[in-house]
Amino acid sequence: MSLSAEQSRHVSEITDAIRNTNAEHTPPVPYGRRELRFERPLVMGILNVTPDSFSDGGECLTKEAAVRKFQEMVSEGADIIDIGAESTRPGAVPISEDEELSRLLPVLREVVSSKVPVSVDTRHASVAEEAVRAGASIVNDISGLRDPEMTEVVARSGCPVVAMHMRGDPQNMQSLTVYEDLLGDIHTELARILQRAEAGGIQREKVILDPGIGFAKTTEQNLEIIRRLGELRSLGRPLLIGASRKRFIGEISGGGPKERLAGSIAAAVMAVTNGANIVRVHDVAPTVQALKVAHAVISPTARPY
Ligand code: HH2
Repeated sequence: MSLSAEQSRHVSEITDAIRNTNAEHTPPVPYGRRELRFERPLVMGILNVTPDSFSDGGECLTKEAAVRKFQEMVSEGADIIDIGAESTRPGAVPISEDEELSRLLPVLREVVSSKVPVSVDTRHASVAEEAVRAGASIVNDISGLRDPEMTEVVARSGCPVVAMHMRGDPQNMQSLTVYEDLLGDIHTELARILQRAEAGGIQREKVILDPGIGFAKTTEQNLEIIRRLGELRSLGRPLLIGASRKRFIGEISGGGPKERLAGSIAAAVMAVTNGANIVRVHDVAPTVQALKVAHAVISPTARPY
């Protein structure tokens, strides 16, 4: 049976769409002499060395507590550990870069020789620079390379960068939630970030993109991003989703941040099903287990991990 030209076009559109949503075919991201590979979804464990993070603030204020938490997440199967020293929850008060560094560096120096790569969650170029000098492998910038100095630091370092979509800053972002077409606007803005990164000397293959769950987004918008995540695959870059314990989960299901584990896992599984390559989570062990099962369902021929 031969297909008409129109039928052939449909088939090729569908094939492209399947290829684009298939996160397993995302090329690896090199860091140092190693690489992040995406044959399966990766889990980024969160280590907040802050007094005021929305769900775990104050839990890792001493170096000992932070290192213990780091090692626990490694033994639970984290693929990357993201250390943040400034809370960016809605309404958070910014801190000085010196304060951020004084929280971050002592912990970072203790853990950088781990087999698991460390990313540093900062929007400040000077903090990223010091962290990379101390051995961090990845920069996670929630402000999406807004600061040209950050682009310079990342380009010079040769590190991969997670560039996240947000509008405004943590103090005013929740008043900036009007979009013409949510996924279209985020796609356009992430494409611009990618262009800016390349123009500033960051290799395209080093950029991981994140639509920024909860950053200038309402509950409905967070859900729509997860539902339509596949539309961002055409950006051609690995996608990271950070939904863990966030407010929208509480708004849907009730409960404070510590009571959002099942909801967080549901969000992680849906994100991976729809094309996420990395999920950023507080609860590593249960997420790893859930994703092993989700991955086995999505990719029956893949090797178990
Ligand atoms: N979310 C938070 C912080 N950093 N980075 C990326 N790439 N994506 C995210 O969604 C993201 C992020 C907020 O979560 P958390 O670190 O737990 O809270 P706080 O900012 O209060 O420390």
